[in-house]
Amino acid sequence: MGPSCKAAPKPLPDLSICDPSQSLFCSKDRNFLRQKLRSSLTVYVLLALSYLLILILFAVSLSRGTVIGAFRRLCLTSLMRQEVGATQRDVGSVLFPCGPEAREWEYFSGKCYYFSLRETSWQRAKVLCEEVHSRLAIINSHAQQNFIMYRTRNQRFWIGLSDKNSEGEWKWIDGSNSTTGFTYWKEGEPNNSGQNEDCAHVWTYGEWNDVDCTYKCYYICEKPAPRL
Ligand SMILES: *[C@@H]1O[C@H](CO)[C@@H](O)[C@H](O)[C@H]1NC(C)=O
Ligand SMILES: *[C@@H]1O[C@H](CO)[C@@H](O)[C@H](O)[C@H]1NC(C)=O
Ligand SMILES: [Ca+2]
Ligand SMILES: [Ca+2]
Repeated sequence: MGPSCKAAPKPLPDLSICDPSQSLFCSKDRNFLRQKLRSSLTVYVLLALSYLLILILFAVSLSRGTVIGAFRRLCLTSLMRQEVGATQRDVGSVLFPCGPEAREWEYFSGKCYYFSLRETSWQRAKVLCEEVHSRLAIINSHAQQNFIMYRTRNQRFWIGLSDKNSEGEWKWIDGSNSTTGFTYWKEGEPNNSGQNEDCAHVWTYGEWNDVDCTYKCYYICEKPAPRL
């Protein structure tokens, strides 16, 4: 076979030449489009993968209970805080049985005492004590007498003792007979001076004296300490 038989190689279509009549898109455009499609596909795949990853992470965290655990921890913390608050309140009421917030009431031997800052008549003092759910103090022990004596510092304070009903028969405000129990009268008292001294107060060294009930004195209220 001679060289003449050799078929001339067909010229390869020049892809770089754009012929709008041949196709809708020229080959250059087609390449460009293919590249674009490929890049946007990559983006979609990456997006899908990241969604999947987020889902997996969320599922894992749920199964491990991190979210629930965090929520539970939050609840527990607030509960514990409440408990600590309660404990502090308990400690407060142990140290200050008459109320951590009530500085005017002082505790002594199972009772709360109020030492007034104002002077008034015995009858008015009695009412004022009753208004705060207490009564004028009844003294029936040396220990209680000492506590009151130190607290009153030689000032005149009304106590719940009088002989209003029957002259010379000293009765405590709860109706108990004073003659038979603890007494701490000042020497020479009660003297019913001017036949008009029917109410008792503590005075110098906490000793008792009878005086006119309309006299203006400070006063002592007492009430049982709240049960712990
Ligand atoms: C208190 O007791 C004394 C002695 O027992 C008695 O004489 C007096 O009458 C009593 N007073 C009252 C108010 O009950
Ligand atoms: C009687 O008591 C009053 C106080 O209430 C006192 O001032 C007076 O000196 C006393 N009188 C006598 C005679 O002790
Ligand atoms: Ca009297
Ligand atoms: Ca007197």
